[in-house]
Amino acid sequence: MLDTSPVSIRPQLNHLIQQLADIILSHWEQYLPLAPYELPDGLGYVEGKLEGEKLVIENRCYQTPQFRKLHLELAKVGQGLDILHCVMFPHPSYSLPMFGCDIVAGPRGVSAAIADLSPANQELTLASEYHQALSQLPVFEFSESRELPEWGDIFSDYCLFIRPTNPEEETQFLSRVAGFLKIHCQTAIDSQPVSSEHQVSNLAGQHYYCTKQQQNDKTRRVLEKAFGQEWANKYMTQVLFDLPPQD
Ligand code: BLA
Repeated sequence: MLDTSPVSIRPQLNHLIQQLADIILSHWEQYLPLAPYELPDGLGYVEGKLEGEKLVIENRCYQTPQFRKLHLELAKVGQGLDILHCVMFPHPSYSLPMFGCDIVAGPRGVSAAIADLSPANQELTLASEYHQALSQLPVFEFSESRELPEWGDIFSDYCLFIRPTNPEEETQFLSRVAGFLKIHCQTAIDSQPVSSEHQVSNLAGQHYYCTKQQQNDKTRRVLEKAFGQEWANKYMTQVLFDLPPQD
């Protein structure tokens, strides 16, 4: 049996992060035939020091026929900063978008909650079946939408980037992300491999996505402070946003 039990630092994390981690793992378990995926160089669990505070990172990683890598990461920086990071990387032989989300929580609550199904092809477009399904999800009003950074042109029109201001908005965020996950898992398991021409486009799309995500200075800074520049760069390019191997 593959281990999909909650990760062990879970109880110490912000409650929205705990709930989203459970939702992600339960969707993966329910819909996808999970197989283990080994991260490079024992990077599953790491500890470092950020300005004298301990940074603990715990990773869960799987693969399936349609997904090269399903990655859920939970991190805790001292008592101050809790992070959830998740990306579902499709095999380029399937024309599927990238599911990604990030929650960053400080002592005063969640400052950033972002989730998207981002196009991963040269045209930066989502397939019509995704448009159709996503446009039917309930639309929620959030009082604090946040502006995407400059590198954020990778995200779709359905991207949600907010600071939740009350429990109701937190529930709505969770509900929307659960909607993304259900649509994505259901579409993925029914999808078929595409022509080599489309694979080339999918690969280029994933390269573009990862290259842009690697430009997130806020993530890089947290990792550099705890583990140094070289380690942070390796972690961002080989664990968080690695590129699929070219064959
Ligand atoms: C923002 N990401 C952030 C912030 C921090 C991190 C500290 C700033 C929070 C804020 O502005 O309120 C830190 N995120 C991390 C760290 C890890 C992490 C250390 O994942 C991992 C160890 N980031 C992603 C994914 C997406 C993403 C998958 O990893 C989206 C699908 C987005 N994070 C994202 C965006 C911002 C952010 C768009 C805001 C960046 C900005 O405003 O400049």
